[in-house]
Amino acid sequence: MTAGTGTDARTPALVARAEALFPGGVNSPVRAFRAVARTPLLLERGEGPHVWDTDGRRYVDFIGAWGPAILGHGHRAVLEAVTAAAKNGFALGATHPLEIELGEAIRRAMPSLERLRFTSSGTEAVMSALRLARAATGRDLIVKFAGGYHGHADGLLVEAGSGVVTHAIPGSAGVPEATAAQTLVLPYNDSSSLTLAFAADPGRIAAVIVEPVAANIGVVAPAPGFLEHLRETTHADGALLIFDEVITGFRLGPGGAQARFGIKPDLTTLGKIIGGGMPIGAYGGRADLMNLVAPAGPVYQAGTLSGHPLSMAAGIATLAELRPERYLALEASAETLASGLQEAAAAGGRQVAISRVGSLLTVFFRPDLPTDAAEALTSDRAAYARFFGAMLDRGILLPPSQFEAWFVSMAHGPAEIEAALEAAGQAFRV
Ligand code: HOZ
Repeated sequence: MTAGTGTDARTPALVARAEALFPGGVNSPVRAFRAVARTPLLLERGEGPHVWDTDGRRYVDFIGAWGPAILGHGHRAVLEAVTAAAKNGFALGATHPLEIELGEAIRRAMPSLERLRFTSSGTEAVMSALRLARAATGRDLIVKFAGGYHGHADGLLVEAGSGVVTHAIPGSAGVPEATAAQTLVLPYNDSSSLTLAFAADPGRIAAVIVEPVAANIGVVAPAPGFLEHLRETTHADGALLIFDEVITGFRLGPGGAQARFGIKPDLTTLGKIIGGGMPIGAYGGRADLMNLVAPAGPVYQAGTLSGHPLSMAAGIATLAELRPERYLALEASAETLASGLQEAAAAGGRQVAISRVGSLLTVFFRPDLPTDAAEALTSDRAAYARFFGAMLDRGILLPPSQFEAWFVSMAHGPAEIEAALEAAGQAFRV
């Protein structure tokens, strides 16, 4: 690790300039490090499992760009694909063959997306999927789960996870009451509340949207039968089931959570990994539904930069690397990390519960695994903040919030997992 400390440190002045420029000093709230009471890092380079800050310090990175960096940073095949695509210009304003190539690759891996549409972000994808669900069903109400984070579209900020829960923002100012009233919020993993909600409003709910593995209140696995219940109940009422796989898509395997749990949603939203680190989103699903999207149908949705060739190139190159055997190795690395963390915590006399689904992981500073947001919120955030700081000081970068997932990548080898465990052995004692 090289450290540019002392008078040549660039970070303090850059932080001051960012704070004078951007709200809270950042362009997305979770980057502000407020929940862990540390000065935010400015990162300027990433390679493989490492990132470097503006003072030249190197960290083993578990933020993973908040999900996209499943291959690690700056993967050679992705870099070459983007460089080659850039030589042909950037956005050209008409359909590019790379859009077809990436769309077909996604559909091969996730056959429930019979047709799809690219957007520029996951937020846009979700917003568009909800509009489509309302148009298709002629209904207005949407069901989401407390702590579920689906981007920052108005109606979905109600009791949301990620930065909303990290910064204890109760929904968001600026969302009209009438809009929030169209969203019913239920506890995650609570099948009986879903049954009651449909019984209370039969024929009025357009869709249930869910992160099939909740990953924005920390990682919370679906209880056995929960996703099945969502599928059966929505189907019986004529409502749609939307899986938000922006995080889980291509993370839990090529087929995402829907393949892992064997549930076929009506619509799916994607982002992050499918763009290989470039801006992207996508929504797709049943052909009869997607054919309602303009210009095939009356549901309007558009985007100047949708299907951007550099995002398409990065996505194609990324998906080509995601061979099934590599997921097995990834899962094994994540399991080594999770079980090692549990041992390190026990050795440090610290009671934590480690949640892992595939390569998504959270160390909850509470004695047992939470099943929903209310339980996750009882975690000891101050203890997480101390742990975060102690890990950072030892060269390990974790998400700066108790409620964000750690992302293990295919670039994390035994050396990086070992480094993280060695640091944790000390950090759990702080
Ligand atoms: N919300 C995403 C992670 N849960 C990260 C994107 C962001 O908010 O900056």
